[in-house]
Amino acid sequence: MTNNTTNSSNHGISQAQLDAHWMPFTGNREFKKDPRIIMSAQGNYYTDANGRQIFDGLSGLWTCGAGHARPEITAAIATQAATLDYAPAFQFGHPKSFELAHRITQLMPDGLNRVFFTGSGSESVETALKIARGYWRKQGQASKTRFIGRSKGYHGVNYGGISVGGLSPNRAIFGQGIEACHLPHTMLSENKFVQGMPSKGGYLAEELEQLIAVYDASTIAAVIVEPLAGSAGVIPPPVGYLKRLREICNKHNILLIFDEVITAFGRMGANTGAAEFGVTPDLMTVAKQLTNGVIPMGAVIAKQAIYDTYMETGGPEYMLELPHGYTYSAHPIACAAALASLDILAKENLAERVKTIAPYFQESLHSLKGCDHISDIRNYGLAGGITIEAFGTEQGKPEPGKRPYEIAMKMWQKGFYVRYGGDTIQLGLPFTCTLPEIDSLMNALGETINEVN
Ligand code: PXG
Ligand code: PLP
Repeated sequence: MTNNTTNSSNHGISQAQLDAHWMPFTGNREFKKDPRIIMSAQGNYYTDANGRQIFDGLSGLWTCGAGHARPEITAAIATQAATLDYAPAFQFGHPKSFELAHRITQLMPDGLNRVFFTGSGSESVETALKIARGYWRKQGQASKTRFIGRSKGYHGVNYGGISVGGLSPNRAIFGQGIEACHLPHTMLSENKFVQGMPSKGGYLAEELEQLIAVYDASTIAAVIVEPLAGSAGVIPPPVGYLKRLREICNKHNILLIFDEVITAFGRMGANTGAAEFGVTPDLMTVAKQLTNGVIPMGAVIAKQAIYDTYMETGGPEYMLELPHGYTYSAHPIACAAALASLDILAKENLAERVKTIAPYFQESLHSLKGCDHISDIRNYGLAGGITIEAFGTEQGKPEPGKRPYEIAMKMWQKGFYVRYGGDTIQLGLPFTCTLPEIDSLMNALGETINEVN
């Protein structure tokens, strides 16, 4: 694909400009030879530099479920920028952040009712980990500092997040992180091609007891998992698994954190993964869909008891209780975008819509079984993952990332944006997508997978 120049003709970006930008999670050398430049977006489609329409099969990066360029959000941002563009985040407030915090609590499972704002999913994760450690110290249990994550987990890219995360490429070159150990992931071979939640694998939660037996609960602050693992290639939780994690955390006085950066605000067919899977964590991290991706924003939602602990141990009232926050925490424009975005979610019943079309998506996705190279397919709500067998295994030189990459590039040429990561192709369809759009995406995907040898 690297010699193909169909992408590049009309973007107007000079080589010097291309060189200047060190792009995130991108093969910079390959990209800059033949850049895939997106010029605009409307509804469920991007327009590239050649004016081609491209279906957005990952809702941006799991961000834009309500579709692109929603006028309600655009208007809210413009009005807010003209009214109050920025307000100091520390020791002063503005009305929208309180309105938004309250609105978010209404979308949470009972008990999660204190909202701390951040600028991204990664910042939300760092914040949640710090709140958890600080909570135990304030409870007089300062030895509870260790975290338990999960193999294949993705919790953003900051040091706490990569420490609890379980994707080795994201950790390998960065050296010492924070104290963390890992549960096994739940992608079992006996669950291959299972639709929705697998019935086998709930027992893997018992591994938490094993880790507690090794490290002792007195050293463990929290367990952090994605209710459905997204970046690893969409791994829905086995039946009973999350509930069992909750029980074990309760039994040993360990906090449970759900990282819902992908799963909150509709993608699972409910307001949160917690609601959909029927398990309430002590802390939840969110981002992405909160503003429909339009402006960076994240949040941590805490149980009131955690907030109260900080308040009760905060010292004199003029003192701050939690020495933590970001310049852009509760940014007024982000708050305005989030309020408009959550309005759309509610008015258009988008979580309900996801639930309604998820069975069609599931059937359509699983109809790809039987295409060349596919070794597994997983799904829940409007999230889907396909595992592709490694290229070159026969020659003894497996290149697990190569086929997914080639598939994604060919799909782009055909007018479909899908995500590739590791040995998987990931789909996160817009909540607003139509059934014919699902059909044409799957037809193109099946054809493309068969083409890549
Ligand atoms: N936690 C989870 C569960 C995530 O999915 C983050 C934290 C970090 O969020 P920020 O906003 O710092 O990127 C994420 C982000 C993909 C993909 O294609 C997934 C993410 C980001 C980019 C791509 O799967 N997840
Ligand atoms: N580095 C320096 C030198 C700073 O002054 C600040 C914030 O004031 C930061 C980093 C943190 O930036 P942010 O609050 O946007 O995370």
